[in-house]
Amino acid sequence: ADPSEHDQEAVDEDADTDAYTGSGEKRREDAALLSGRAEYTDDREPPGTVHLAFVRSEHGHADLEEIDTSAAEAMDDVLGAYTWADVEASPSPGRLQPPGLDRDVPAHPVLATDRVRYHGQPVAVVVAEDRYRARDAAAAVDVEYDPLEAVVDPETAATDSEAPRLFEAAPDNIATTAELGDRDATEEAFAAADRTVSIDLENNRLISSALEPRAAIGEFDPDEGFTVTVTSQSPHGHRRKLAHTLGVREGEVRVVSPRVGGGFGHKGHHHPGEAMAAWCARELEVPVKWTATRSGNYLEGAHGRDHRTTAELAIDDDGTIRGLRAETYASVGGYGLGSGARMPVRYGRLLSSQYAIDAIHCETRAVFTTTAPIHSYRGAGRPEAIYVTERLIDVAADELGLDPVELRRRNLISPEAFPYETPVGATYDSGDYEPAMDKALEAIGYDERTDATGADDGRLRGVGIANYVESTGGGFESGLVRVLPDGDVAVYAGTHSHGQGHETTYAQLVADALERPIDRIQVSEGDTAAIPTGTGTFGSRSTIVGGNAVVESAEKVLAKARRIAATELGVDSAQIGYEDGTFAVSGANDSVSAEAVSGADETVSFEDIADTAYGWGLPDDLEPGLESTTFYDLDGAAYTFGTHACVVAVDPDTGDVELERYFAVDDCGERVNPLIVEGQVHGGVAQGIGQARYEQVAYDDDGTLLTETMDSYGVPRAADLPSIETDSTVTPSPLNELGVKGIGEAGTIAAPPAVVNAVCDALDITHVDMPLTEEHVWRAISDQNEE
Ligand code: MCN
Repeated sequence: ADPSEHDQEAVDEDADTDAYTGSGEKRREDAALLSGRAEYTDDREPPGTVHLAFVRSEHGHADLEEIDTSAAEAMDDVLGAYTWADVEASPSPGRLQPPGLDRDVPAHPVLATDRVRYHGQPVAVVVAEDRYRARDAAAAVDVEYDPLEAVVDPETAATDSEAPRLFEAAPDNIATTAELGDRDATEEAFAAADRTVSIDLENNRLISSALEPRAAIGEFDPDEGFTVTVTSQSPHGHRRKLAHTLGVREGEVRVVSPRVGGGFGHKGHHHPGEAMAAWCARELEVPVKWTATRSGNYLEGAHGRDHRTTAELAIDDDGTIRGLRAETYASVGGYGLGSGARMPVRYGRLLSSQYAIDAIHCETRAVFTTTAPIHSYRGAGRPEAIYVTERLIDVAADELGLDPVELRRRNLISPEAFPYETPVGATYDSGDYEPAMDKALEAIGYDERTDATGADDGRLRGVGIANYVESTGGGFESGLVRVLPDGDVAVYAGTHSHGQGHETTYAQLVADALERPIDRIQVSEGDTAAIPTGTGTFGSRSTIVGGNAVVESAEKVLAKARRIAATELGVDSAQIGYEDGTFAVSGANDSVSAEAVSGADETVSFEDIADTAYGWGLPDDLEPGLESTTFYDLDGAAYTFGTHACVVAVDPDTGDVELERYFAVDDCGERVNPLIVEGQVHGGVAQGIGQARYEQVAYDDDGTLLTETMDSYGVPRAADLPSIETDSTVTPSPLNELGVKGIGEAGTIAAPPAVVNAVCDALDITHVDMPLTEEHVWRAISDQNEE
């Protein structure tokens, strides 16, 4: 299929109007992605490219006694081998950006200085003619370690006085703390409530398993500086971080990010690999490529989640929730990477979920452990919070003998209450929770469900419900719309799609704003030399801030085009109407009917105006050109919401869990492309089910990563997943002109509590920690039988 061909059939099928926005336009990028034509970082090979391999720490915590690179350097085709001593002697500071913690600890060095703080930390690099020789040579580097005691559990690291300490400046291993809500008011709420329930839970540690591991190519030109081609979710963010680590100005770094094969958060921040590729390129004066192996990616992270939480709910006998409190230890790993180390602050903000709770208090300690750095993994704090609240509600329902749906219903924030301010500092822009919940319940047949013992195949049935909210948007984004002299439109955005389909959705938005055929719109992202400074793709923000930025730019472009048309037609611009690519003299207002356009004898086409904009005959007060840039900033956040419901069947003899139904109802305001929204929900739910059922980064007590490959880290496969059914409600966000909210993380937020609630319902237990492997479930059943 020709990707530029506009699929009118798909549009007509889903849309009430002939607008592109709101239609299920098929993804124009897919032909290239699916046919293998698309080019990723590792596909690029500038002439003379050589390859970099890391020597990684074999220990979780150890002093570095000696590093001997001589054998590696003596090998054929090896160009160089470097350690921290070389970086220290160079003009580069060689440290990633400081993570902004309470404690004054040194930022992550690109190569270990005198101590390693996690298994797999880069200790040295070797550069050779090809990647195989580089890896062989890396294996020949001799490193002498003096092992130290490790600590991998964040609660132990913070509370056990015997636990090894990672940094002098953090005697209790606490990197930073965050307190949200009102402690006294919450204590009062607990004292006044009829009952209290509590739960201890672990939010399992995860790793992004993007199809494409991280990769970078560093190039250096003494006149032009660095060009770094990198797998990035945030090219401008990477430019800033690379400039910091390399010790140069931002203007000396160009970041290019071609196609990116998934990110899920871990390509949004800075790692030693891209910095060392650039550093070695300057050192050796040749392009240097680094492509992580799957194990390298798993060892170095960034990982996600890894919380230990004690949470309590104060409830009255009639089901009124009076208060919630949570105390959490959140691992940041061996150093804490950028904003990832401050993630706990965001975590507590969503603890109110969809409920009107008068008092909430949350205290979070972010803790150093001898493990890979933790940063954002799809959801980044929001899944952790919603999991706490949605689990607590099921425990409370059990305590009260009340249906968990009924308990939820009694506490939902009412649609009249928006904007709604929670006690933990979130202001929800809009919401109408009950219709979405009812849709999910009806779809899954909640009222007619059989109880846990009703099945005749010997398996136990359970139903789980999870409501959620998701904060989306935030920060500014750039969007440039440039009309070319022939009327084609080039759109540039500071976000960077790595699977989300921005090429299609931005084209839909701009095509509508300019009333142009979608195949005349091209969308580009990912090159800091071509694109105005932007922020990037994470936090389900691109549609809100990037989408509004490109639309606002298109509107500014159209306003200028109208002025040019007015001059050409010899009238005031207020008298110019515009429809479907034609400017025409209309009455005194600026809307023009179809008849007026076809009947008018004074019209000028969009193409003619584009030509004039770059040619002669422009009025003196208009500068040539037809383009506009917008830096769009959202005031607050838009809160997506929904209800996910699932039905499980558990085999009591083996602990096997089958997800028989999974139904997701999501509300992300106006949908630019319902087909893409559905795909985003499918992907998110698959990952949420992955966390609930299979995924667990595991470390040995000595800090050795046990899940170094996909053999031992359980990413869900297609056959492990149910058919995911979806529906939606539409509650526009009043905060932005398009009325949109983000959808990219909804599934990862809602699925874990929905699945765990269902399994607990089936087993008639109050809690079992994720992942719900056969072993975990079987043990939960055995424990229950012993009681
Ligand atoms: N969309 C829409 N209407 C809306 C909201 C979104 O049509 N109301 C469309 C958008 O136009 C866009 C897509 O849905 O094409 C996702 O938009 P949005 O929710 O704004 O999220 P972002 O584009 O900012 O993507 C980030 C989000 C995050 S944070 C992670 S992590 C994630 C995700 O998206 N990682 C992904 N989805 C992923 N999908 C793939 N394939 N791979 C990843 O790594």
